[in-house]
Amino acid sequence: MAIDYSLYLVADAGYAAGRDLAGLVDAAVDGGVTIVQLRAKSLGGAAFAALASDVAARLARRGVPLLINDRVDVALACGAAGVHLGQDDLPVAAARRLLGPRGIIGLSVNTAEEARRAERDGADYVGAGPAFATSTKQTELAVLGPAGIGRIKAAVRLPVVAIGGIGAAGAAEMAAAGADGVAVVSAILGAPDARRAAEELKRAFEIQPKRRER
Ligand code: TZP
Ligand code: MG
Repeated sequence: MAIDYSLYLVADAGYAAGRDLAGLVDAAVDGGVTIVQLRAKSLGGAAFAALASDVAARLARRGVPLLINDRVDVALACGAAGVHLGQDDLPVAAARRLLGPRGIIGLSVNTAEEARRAERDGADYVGAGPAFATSTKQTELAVLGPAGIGRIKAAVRLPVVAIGGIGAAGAAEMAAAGADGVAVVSAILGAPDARRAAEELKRAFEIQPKRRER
């Protein structure tokens, strides 16, 4: 089944601390989020698995795929569709052995070379970033901008999801640069109304004709 990466919510438990993350995810899906990644850098296995099972059950009812950040074990335990891995996490090939051929595996990349390697290793999509400067995640990596996202898109056949500092205006720029989707934390989880924020991002991303279709 083809996955719709167009509006990708990174549901970060740390960012949403003290708020109802599963409720925010529901509201974001109401607004048009097409895929969700659950990220919980400071939760232990028990708390992460409990949260993931709750979110997985809600998303399954709505046909929206759930990916788990870093933890293949948590993904398997909660019946998620797959995982999102970083350059220093479990290698794609190892995750593939654990998840099987149908599991979705995404890999974070910052360069065209990393994207090509992800494709060779059997990843299903790449998360390319940071697209713009962001304070949500500490990183030393170079900001890619639309030109950098375009270079990564040109290097691979895999879907490219842009991440980092993306709001509605940036979503339109990323669509124009050829991205298959935009991934956000603060633009949805930091908004006063998660549903409306998702609607706005979706409109901005979809309004922009894709560069390759012009
Ligand atoms: N990976 C690269 S940038 C980033 C992650 C998880 C943070 C994105 O958060 P925001 O708030 O959408 O900039
Ligand atoms: Mg990671």
